[in-house]
Amino acid sequence: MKERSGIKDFSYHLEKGERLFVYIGAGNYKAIIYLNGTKLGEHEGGFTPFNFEITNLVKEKDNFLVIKVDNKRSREYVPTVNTDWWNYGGITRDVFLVEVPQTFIKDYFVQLAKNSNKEISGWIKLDGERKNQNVKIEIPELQKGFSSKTNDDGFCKFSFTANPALWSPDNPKLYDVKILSETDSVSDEIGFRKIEAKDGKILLNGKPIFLRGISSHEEKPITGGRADSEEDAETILNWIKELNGNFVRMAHYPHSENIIRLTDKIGILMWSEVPVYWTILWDNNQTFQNAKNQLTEMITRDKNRASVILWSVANETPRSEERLKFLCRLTEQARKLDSTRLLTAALENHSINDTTIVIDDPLGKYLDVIGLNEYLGWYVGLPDGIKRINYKTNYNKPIIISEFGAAALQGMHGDSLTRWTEEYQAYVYKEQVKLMKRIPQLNGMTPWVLADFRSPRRSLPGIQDFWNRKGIISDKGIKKKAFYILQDFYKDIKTNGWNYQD
Ligand code: GCB
Repeated sequence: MKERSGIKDFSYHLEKGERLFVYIGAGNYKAIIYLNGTKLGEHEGGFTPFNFEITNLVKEKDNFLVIKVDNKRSREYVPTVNTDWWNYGGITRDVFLVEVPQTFIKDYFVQLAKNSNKEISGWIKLDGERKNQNVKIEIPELQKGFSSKTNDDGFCKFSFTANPALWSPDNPKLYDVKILSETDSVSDEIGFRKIEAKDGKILLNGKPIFLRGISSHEEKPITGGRADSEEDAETILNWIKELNGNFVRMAHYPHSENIIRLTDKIGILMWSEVPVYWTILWDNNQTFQNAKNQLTEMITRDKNRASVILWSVANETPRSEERLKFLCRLTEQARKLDSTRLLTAALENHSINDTTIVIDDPLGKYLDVIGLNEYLGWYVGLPDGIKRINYKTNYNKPIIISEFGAAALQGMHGDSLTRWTEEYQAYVYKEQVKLMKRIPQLNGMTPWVLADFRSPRRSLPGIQDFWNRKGIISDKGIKKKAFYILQDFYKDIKTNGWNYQD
């Protein structure tokens, strides 16, 4: 069963000894689920999956499933009341019934061990009555595998040497991986790659890589609504390929699994983030537990995707002691769940005078890669002023400019100092790409943003009409002038590499 509506009658024949779960891809924001009048549970957070067991409640006929999703905003939620995006409510991703054996393979982690390009390691977790089982992992194409036994908690770790062809945007090789227990088996397609941050550089499979990226919201191109289907994923990722990109920042919340799986398949690296956005209640423990849970669910879902190289814990969060404590605790949780990926956050710009920006946010200490949002030439000064800007940092860590941009209404033309025109936006891009070369330890960029997106904050009549117009592609799918500037810049880097000077 694959459903979207909140109320569903269904019949189901459950084989004796099997178990049944209802799996909800995402419900924004607070969901309460009932089957046949019995409450199964609740879930908070709009962008990650959750499930409930219904083995003992399901009947052959006339089952009545109710998924109530409340999208009211509240100050203590994550995100909080204020977002610069249309926060579509309700059931926004597919709902499935999932049938599994009594004892089943609940989860697995299969990736290259940290800093290795040969050692495949991870763990398998069983759920059910028969916790102690013989388990196996097999990668037939590599003729490699590993056998072990799960412990009393149904858990076992594994590690074995193989020689996989390494996954990269140029060679997005995925292997069929089988995980077998005595009572269950699952298969997945998994890529193997090494990602490191060393001496101010991001290394993919041991070599420096410049991340030619763009930020993207999960909004359906052209028609609007949540972009959750395979076709939507194709449209978005094809635009990025056309841009000569190799990287996407999925802002500002975990995007649908369809797009993550496609980035794996076609070779686009990605940054995934939790909606710890602007200001949330840093000193509220419930808010923290909620953010931690959303981070855990994001990592749980996507930890086997080679394309995911960065987990981001926050976007543009003003500095304070409480915020630092909150975000440090989130980084600890991310590292506990996944030691193989790099951690980042999109930080705020900090100018010390008209021409110097310093990267000195204390959160930087806890991150592997520093993301930085800056709006020089749009919120700060005119495009011309970008020429005079220089960056400084004491962190010897890779930097990604996670946002810059300017708004333009597609089809509106004028001189390059008339705001909202394509020419103004293009001017900002021209100056910004020159600035990129002056940023120390710059390893990539994800300008804001791939396509215009709906926002309740953007009301300027005739121009915004509740759209954030910083897309380099319009809401109708038409490319603006800035698209071609970025496309040329990325083509140059793709051909000549990043370490060149003007
Ligand atoms: C930002 C935010 C992003 C906004 C953007 C804007 O800094 O991170 O969510 O949409 O600026 O357009 O102002």
